[in-house]
Amino acid sequence: MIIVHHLENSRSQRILWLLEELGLPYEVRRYTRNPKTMLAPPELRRVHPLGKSPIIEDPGSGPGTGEGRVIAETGAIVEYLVDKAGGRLGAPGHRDGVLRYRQFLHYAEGSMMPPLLAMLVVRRLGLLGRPARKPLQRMFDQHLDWLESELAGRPWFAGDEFTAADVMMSFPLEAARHRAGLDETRPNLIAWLERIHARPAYAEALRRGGPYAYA
Ligand SMILES: N[C@@H](CCC(=O)N[C@@H](CS)C(=O)NCC(=O)O)C(=O)O
Repeated sequence: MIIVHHLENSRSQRILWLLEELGLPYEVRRYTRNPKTMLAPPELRRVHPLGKSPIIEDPGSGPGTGEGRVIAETGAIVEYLVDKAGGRLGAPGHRDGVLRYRQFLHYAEGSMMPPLLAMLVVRRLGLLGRPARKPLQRMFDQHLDWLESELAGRPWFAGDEFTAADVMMSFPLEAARHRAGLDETRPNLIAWLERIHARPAYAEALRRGGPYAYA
């Protein structure tokens, strides 16, 4: 059975959700953040040298199934799980959908998380970080405006069907609503968040994962 090394209130909630959507059996090993630094505990380094979450271990069930593998990095884990499920929730069958699927799969961590992280650091700096707040928010608003326009003509990020690209986009957009200015002035994004939160697999993943402040 797949083991998910899951840090509370973190990106790894997406992996639990995807596993629920795919109906793959898994075990959750929960880790708590250090309340002062908010960092992951040192035990996670015993699983992978970076000590970040998510990490999965797949003991596999035969040759070529990922036997004994430890996999880090959300996007890589998502692709691994989609493959394991025979391509379910993977790229849609048409070229535009494939391109959009790939784009959002990479965009979530590659382009959207860095400014969110910068905003978090700047906020923690207090007065010292104040001058950076507005420019960062302006930069982030460009992302939100673009995403809002992307969802003007279709319900999901890759197209008409829900895919793993939506799972990838959940954490940055939830974090954006929580602390980076996403609100009802961008109704397509808010409606998308409501749609993902209404999915039974999402609710089950929340139950399995424990504390998650962004839902
Ligand atoms: N791009 C990586 C980021 C991994 C990452 O930074 N995870 C955070 C969870 S939100 C973490 O483990 N933070 C605790 C720490 O850095 O100690 C991924 O998506 O897997």
